Amino acid sequence: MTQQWTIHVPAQIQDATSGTTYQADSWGNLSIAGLPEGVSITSLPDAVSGGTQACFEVTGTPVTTGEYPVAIVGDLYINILGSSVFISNMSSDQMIWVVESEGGPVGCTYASAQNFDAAALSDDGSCLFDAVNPCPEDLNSDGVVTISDLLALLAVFGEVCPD
Ligand SMILES: [Ca+2]
Repeated sequence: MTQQWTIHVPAQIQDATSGTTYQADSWGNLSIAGLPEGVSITSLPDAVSGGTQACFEVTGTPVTTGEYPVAIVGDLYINILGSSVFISNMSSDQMIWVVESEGGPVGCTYASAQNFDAAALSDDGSCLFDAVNPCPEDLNSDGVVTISDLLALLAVFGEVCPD
């Protein structure tokens, strides 16, 4: 799976108890916790300024099904008279549900392909093969040219090849 997540920090932040509105400076020292095993993030920004947003990718193949509460944690700074002032730790919670896909993970299932995916259970047509075959006579790719390869050839003898 690959998902794009967006962190949006509003320009104004309202204090829940006093109702006072502050100008958000940034949400920094960001880290993420609670990702399922096998899933990681790419390019989580160090900080997101108030009134802006940043994107990052959550990617990988989760190992175990279940519900995963994921927390993005960081330090919230507000702007008071032009100075950046630390207010508190702030956490944003997301949920990742890992469910078993019908037919299992898809990918390239041909062992001789360059991008063979051992975890894939059904082929999605993405296989890439090395164009230069050092042994084109080895039709079943077992490393030797034998009677099996000849039988494989005879089995399709006379068929018209697709373009
Ligand atoms: Ca062979």
